[in-house]
Amino acid sequence: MKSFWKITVLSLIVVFSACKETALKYSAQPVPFNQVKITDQFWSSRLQAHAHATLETCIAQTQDSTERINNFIKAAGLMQGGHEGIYFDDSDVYKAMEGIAYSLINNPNPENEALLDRWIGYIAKAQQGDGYLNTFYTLNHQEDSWTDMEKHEMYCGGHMIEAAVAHHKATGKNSFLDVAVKFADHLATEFGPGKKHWVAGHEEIELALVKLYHETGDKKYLDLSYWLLEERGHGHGKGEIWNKEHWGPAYCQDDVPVAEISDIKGHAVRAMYLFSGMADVAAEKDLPEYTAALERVWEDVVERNMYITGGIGSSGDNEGFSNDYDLPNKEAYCETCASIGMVMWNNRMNLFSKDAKYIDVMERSMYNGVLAGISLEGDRFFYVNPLESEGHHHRQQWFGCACCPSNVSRFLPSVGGYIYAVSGAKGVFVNLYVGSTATMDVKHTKLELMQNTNYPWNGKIELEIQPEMETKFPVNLRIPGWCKSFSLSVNGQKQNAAKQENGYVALERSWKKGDKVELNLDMPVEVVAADPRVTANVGKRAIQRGPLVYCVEENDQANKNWNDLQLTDASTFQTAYASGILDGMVEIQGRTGEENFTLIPYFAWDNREAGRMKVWLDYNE
Ligand code: FUB
Ligand code: ZN
Repeated sequence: MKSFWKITVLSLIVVFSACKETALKYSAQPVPFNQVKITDQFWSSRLQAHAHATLETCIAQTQDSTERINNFIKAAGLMQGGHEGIYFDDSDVYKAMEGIAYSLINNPNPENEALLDRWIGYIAKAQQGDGYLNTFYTLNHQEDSWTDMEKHEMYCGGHMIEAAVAHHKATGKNSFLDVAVKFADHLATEFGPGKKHWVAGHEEIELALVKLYHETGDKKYLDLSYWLLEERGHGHGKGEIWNKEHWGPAYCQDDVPVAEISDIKGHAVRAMYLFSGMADVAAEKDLPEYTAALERVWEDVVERNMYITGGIGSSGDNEGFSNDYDLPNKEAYCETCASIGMVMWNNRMNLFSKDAKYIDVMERSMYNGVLAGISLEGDRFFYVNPLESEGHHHRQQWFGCACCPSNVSRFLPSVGGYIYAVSGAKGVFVNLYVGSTATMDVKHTKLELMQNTNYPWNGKIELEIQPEMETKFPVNLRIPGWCKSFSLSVNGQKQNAAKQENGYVALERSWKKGDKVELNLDMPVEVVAADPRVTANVGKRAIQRGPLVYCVEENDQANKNWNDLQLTDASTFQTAYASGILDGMVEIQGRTGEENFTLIPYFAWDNREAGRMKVWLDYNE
């Protein structure tokens, strides 16, 4: 793969129900987050902030400060009045519910569980007799439903299905899943071969239907998902998107049949959800033409259209992609939801291929693009994530269009599910370095894996392997693309294991209780240059250490002229763990000539006094 950057290489399933669940058919199976307990400082504090502040914010905003829950109460006939807000506001309620449900698994909270029961009651009552569910149409003109493919009916329905599956997994209750099944059955009655054509204007339903298939075992949902994917690119699209000349079908990836996709176009979140759905269906139905399309478009996204933060979608105009290498910094759109989409899609690409290059990208988006989207306290959010600011861009409590806060809220409690995967003869894959305890089955043996690390602040990782009985299998350790040298030992014995082409080191041996692996990833400060075709970054460099992209914030440059700050070949860098700063982090102290400057991780910017920020710094050879 060609490297976009010159210097660094850029590159749920819980068993809990009486339903006939089916396993994922990817060549590697993720270890679900409910089998992974996160124990490290970095992610534990994010999860604490989520369980307290983020959920509280989402609940207050959907129920008390806006009309989102009231829309359901009105559609249920329990309150008078019309629909208020945006036509896809239902989706924020569902995403908030998904986040609450995930959080119940690791942080049981009877109050939140009761709140879900109450909301599910409204939702079930708001559902029409035929399974239709969407408060915008029910409270406006029900007869206009399923006429404008942009109007997000399937998008909202998809988020409802995801929330219902999460609720079922977390509580074992069927109340919400029944609503989801009734809705999906309604879809299957209305749409499909020989029925109404439909191109979902905002993708999401595709991956949700695959989740529902796995939760219920009913293949009809998988087939409907495939049919919906195949509807695209054949001129069936009708509605606002297709009427707007400057959008057109490419805006929602309806310009070519999905198997023919090669160039990334249009709305970024829609594209990511589409590709995730395609990957899920391709894994189930063995569709090499889908896999090939996904690999082609992945290269286009990652090599020509992705920011160093793993953010995508540079243009606010279409909330999406513009031209190759058009990656402005101040004007970068980089919606938080699009970075979450990158995590979802890249995770799936890795499960297909067991190639660590996808985890490199996933990690980049996760630690930079996604985490920047939420304040350290967990109660303020970025929708747009620029790489440079004049000091006027700040996180907010909520947004009129609130897709990002509720999306981060459902994403964070699922992070444990991205750390490990298992693949038959290929054994265990350690994809992310996150201090955790995980249980999984490998070669018919129960395995407990303990990971101890202070990543991303340093690259020392200790693993303790606890198989129920001595068993031979490979443990594949990902060597991140950013890491140029590492050392490895097993039970204190140095190993000369080499990184394989797929980005892992495979340690194959007969593992017994208490075996210990130690991996040390060298994590120096790196000065990164962009591809020269990115005109925004000509004459600039960025600083990265391990998976984290750094930035300078005006707050740290007191008494200095912001515009004088520059890097040269002679710039030096020192790192120090600063426990009192922000949430505790490794700061970088830079020095160019007599000038000192401080860099902090990009994800942590705008958590202090408002000020200017930049990732790409002037560079003088
Ligand atoms: O349209 C639903 C969501 O709102 C999209 O994913 C975001 O880009 C925002 O427009
Ligand atoms: Zn969003």
